[in-house]
Amino acid sequence: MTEMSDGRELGVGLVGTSFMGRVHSQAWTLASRAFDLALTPRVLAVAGQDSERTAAFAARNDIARSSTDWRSLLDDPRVDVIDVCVPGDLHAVIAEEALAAGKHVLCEKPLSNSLAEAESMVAAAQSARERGIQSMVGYSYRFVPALAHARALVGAGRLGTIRHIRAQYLQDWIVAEDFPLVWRLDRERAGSGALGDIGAHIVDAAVFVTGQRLTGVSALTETFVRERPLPAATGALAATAGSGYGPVTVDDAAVFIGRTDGGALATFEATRFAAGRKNAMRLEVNGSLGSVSFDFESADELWFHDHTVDASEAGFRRIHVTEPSHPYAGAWWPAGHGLGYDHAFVHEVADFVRAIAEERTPEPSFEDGLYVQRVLDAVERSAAADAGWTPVDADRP
Ligand code: SOE
Repeated sequence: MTEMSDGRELGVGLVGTSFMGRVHSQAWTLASRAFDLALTPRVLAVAGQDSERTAAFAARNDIARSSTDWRSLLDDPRVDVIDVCVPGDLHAVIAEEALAAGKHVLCEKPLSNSLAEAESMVAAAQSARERGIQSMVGYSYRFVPALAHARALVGAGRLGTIRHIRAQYLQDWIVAEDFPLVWRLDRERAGSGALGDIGAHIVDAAVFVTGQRLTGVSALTETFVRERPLPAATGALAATAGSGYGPVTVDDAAVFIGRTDGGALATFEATRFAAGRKNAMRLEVNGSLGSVSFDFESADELWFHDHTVDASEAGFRRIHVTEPSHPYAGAWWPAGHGLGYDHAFVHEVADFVRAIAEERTPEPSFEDGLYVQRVLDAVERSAAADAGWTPVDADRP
């Protein structure tokens, strides 16, 4: 955070005006207020499905231009970055066309709806990189200070040899059987259900914190509610029912175990049916010298047990990850004042802007996104074989 802005603007074209479009729009605005960046990002244009709603979004977010045609953003020479905040069925086409047009791309997670698309997106990203064009996938939890601090503790050897990775992502927004059939419940649009929507986050967080990748998995998935009312209107994880019913074509929950390339055993659980759990994105890592434990529902806290301390005094202690010395935290408020869900996105786009300015590959890269897709693919193949052991095959197309 030492670079100072030389006043150069980085034009952003935002595609999507729903939950992620809103969070990203705010993140682009706040990034250069919180951090000293060599380039100042500014959202210049937004594309959405409905012209009135997109124009209203533009007005509320102080964005000069709105359109219902995302390709028009690619034609705009002032737009340097395309930010893809739409359902997964559009990720590959928008990202690849944008990279070909010479735009840097930030793409929401999961990278794609299929492994084949992810492979193709990585090929496009690699060829764009040779032309100085960068790309990043939006695994936002990497940018939560407590998780970044957990990674630093693991990296510093404080946990020793990693034995267990225990990850859960628990939500409850579709527990009600009459909750409508929103796009996240449609395989054509979302690729998969809880698995790709939130399971993808914990797969990424596990490799981010421990540096270890899954080599094989055994999985079960289930769709508890197989028909739902068609939606009339939708909001961020909310919707009202219209008339008629349609089939749910994705998993409602996914559980899987795995082995890592570092010799650890891992368990993962992703569900949107955990009544009472709103956004319980949890990760615990146990090593030979200690453990860390995190729950996004208390996002500023990282619990750390140092097993080298005498047993009479050892035990999990709470690190309040709000000190200026903690990752990203120093850009914000005095220690103890805390951050929210949206701040991680500010950190994410700030890191992306830095990578663009410094002409280096940002993390998480499209290759990092491809690794997650390989795991999701293996999980689905294993679940189809009712928990059959399935290698996470690096060579599969
Ligand atoms: C819905 O389950 C959702 O908005 C995810 O799509 C996001 O990636 C996650 O951060 C919060 O929950």
